[in-house]
Amino acid sequence: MVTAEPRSPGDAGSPPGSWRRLLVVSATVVAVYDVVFLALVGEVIPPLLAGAVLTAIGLGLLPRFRRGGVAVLGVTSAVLLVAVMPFVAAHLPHPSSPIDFTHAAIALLGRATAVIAAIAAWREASAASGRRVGTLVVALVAASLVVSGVAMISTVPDRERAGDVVAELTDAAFPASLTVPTGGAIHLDNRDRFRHTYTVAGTPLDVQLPATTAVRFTVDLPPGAYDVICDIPGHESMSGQLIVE
Ligand SMILES: [Cu+2]
Repeated sequence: MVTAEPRSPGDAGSPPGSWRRLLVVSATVVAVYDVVFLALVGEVIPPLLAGAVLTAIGLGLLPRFRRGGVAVLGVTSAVLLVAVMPFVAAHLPHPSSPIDFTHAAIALLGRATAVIAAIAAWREASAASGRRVGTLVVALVAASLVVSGVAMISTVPDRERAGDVVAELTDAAFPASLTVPTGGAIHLDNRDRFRHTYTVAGTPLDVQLPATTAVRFTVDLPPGAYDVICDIPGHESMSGQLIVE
């Protein structure tokens, strides 16, 4: 038997519909993971912090001011979805770095879900369609976790070989300067829980450095001094120098 939901905006206290439940769950999961992510990164990223605070305000409003809560959660999710897209989309092709990848997947899936759920809750759409979308989103999140787990397990660190220039990357800082002969190899161990790139500006040398993994690569560049950057959005402070002899 299908029970129709009260349609009056003033019917606070009635059981929440499936779209509102989906809105609450998706907005909460994203906000909590954002806060956990900030703790893991060890820095304050103002838009993520503001998103978590606004989500808490929206959740607080929802029981008494249903439409106000739905609006705050929906608008916050929409603005944050657009704001974080350039930063997190770059991690989606790299599931072997689990923190970056799962944060990106949950941030995008969760916020997109929250926006759709907020619109549907505002319009008081069919509860059955809310449950179907909820099931689909849970399946997609589960699939992304499985993909990341498999990619992480199957990522094997490269072995160091005799003659390699051996270096480490920790706390989002490259070795200040590395010197390598033309045609020589660098064995670079990324000790961070986050992915980086070793990108030599103005050259084709652009090496992916998955989280907590060592990568060995050959430097086929003409002799000279080169600037090194990490090309991940938000990692602009990372820089180093490569000298090829
Ligand atoms: Cu980086």
